[in-house]
Amino acid sequence: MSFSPATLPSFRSQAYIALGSNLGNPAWQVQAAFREIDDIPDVSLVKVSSLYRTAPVGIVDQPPFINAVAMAETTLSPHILLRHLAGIEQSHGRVRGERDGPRTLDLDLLLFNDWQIDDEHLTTPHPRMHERAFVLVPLVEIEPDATIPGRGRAADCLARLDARGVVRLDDAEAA
Ligand code: PH2
Ligand code: MG
Ligand code: MG
Repeated sequence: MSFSPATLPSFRSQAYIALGSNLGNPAWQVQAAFREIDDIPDVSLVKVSSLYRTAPVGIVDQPPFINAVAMAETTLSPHILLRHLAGIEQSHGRVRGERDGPRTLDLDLLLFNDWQIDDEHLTTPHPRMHERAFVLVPLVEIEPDATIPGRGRAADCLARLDARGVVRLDDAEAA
């Protein structure tokens, strides 16, 4: 017997997405983006981290960020998913300004399965994720055993960093 493509089960991928905002009510931007990711056709949101208030990295003279990480399952290709994420950024009024500068919403594809992709549109794992506590703290919260292909365990990468600038929002408000 032969299989036609329609009878094959769809291949579901796991995508880890970093969310960041430091303009225009950042916590609202991130919460809205969780819903909008879930609303992408053929994407379902499976896990979301807490929200974290984080000290800006790179250009330090800008407002603090709200950061989080989401895990979604999808039958989309990584490049199509990336296009949808860029559309959500644009719908939040994202203007491409200076690198590392302030933004209403930044959605970065961190990991797509264990695939190592490197082309003009997309690099996974995200090339700087292993050195950013504002990414690794929420990632390890939702996936303690996450591994970054080529870099090892996310938790081990995090242990080498100073994470004092990354504070869970509930804890920040309680303080
Ligand atoms: N994003 C950047 C540059 N610096 N710093 C923090 N704390 N959080 C971010 O999301 C962030 C940053 C560029 O994407
Ligand atoms: Mg980014
Ligand atoms: Mg980005």
